[in-house]
Amino acid sequence: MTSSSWKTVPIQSSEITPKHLYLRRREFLKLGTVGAAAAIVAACSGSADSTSEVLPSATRIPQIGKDEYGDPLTPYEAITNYNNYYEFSTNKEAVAKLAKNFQTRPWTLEVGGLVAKPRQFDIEDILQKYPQEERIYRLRCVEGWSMVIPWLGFPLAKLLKEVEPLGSARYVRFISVARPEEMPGMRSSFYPWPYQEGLRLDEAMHDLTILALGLYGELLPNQNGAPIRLVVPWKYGFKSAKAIVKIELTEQQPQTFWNLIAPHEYGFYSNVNPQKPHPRWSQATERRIGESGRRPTLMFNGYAEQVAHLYSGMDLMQAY
Ligand SMILES: Nc1nc2c(c(=O)[nH]1)N[C@H]1C(S)=C(S)[C@@H](COP(=O)(O)O)O[C@H]1N2
Ligand SMILES: [Mo]
Repeated sequence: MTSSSWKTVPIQSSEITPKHLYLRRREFLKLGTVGAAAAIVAACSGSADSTSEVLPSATRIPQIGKDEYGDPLTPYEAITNYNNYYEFSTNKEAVAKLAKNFQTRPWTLEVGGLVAKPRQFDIEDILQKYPQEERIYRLRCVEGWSMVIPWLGFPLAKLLKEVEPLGSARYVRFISVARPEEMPGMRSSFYPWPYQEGLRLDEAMHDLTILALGLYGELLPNQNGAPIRLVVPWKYGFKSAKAIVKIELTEQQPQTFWNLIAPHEYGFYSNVNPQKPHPRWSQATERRIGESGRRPTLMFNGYAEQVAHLYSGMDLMQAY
């Protein structure tokens, strides 16, 4: 399937980005690039703190890449100024500013539960130890918009293998940081903080599933989930928990943030399935940020070839 017939239009500033960001974008482009596409980025070291710090030997890649359907990357400004991150705000355009001073160092990621070798990973060690590779993935939000994002990350499976999951482990639970003093959205006691998500172990071990530490050749901006977030491209965006502090292997299927809030709207699997409407709206089409009109949503967000086998024999209208 190709999408070359889809018309792309410049992003409307009224829709997504204030004008000063366009100016910054021009500066960004002036910095130039060293090379493009599929940069394999060496591990980073040192006091990586600033969100604008470039990963050593990473390429600041302008939006010239494309995904495997030939679709262009979503501009950096849109990816970093139109965010879902309820700990900061439910207003997508307010998150970037509110997250500006969020502290991402020091940071420890605890991996435990049903594993032989539970461990606390320091974020700097993760950056050192796991080479970052670029993965251009589509992110499809359940709200009906999508983006094409050049992540920098590494397969979650590498980290999980290191802690040696026990035979009894069947699921993986991801817990985001909860720091109300830095996260104004957490004043809302309506939400079941901390944000948490879950995967079946085989989904978590799939090569498409990554822990991302960067995008567009840089460390992750705070609003996109710094310092480390999950990215599961064949599921709705909400599966991809941000600012993870704990990964726990379990025997029982974990609770998830959205399932706790609205169990009849958000199932555990959350695979992108255009045939299964959300109770309040269709999921058949999506609006690619930067385009006018809507395009059909693809089964498993376009990754069916790689992941459909994980669900053979399951009724995906029931297990949504
Ligand atoms: N901790 C946390 N992670 C989260 C969310 C959130 O509110 N809190 N929102 C999710 C949703 S609904 C989406 S669509 C994606 C958005 O990621 P982005 O802002 O990097 O595009 O993050 C997901 N991860
Ligand atoms: Mo979302």
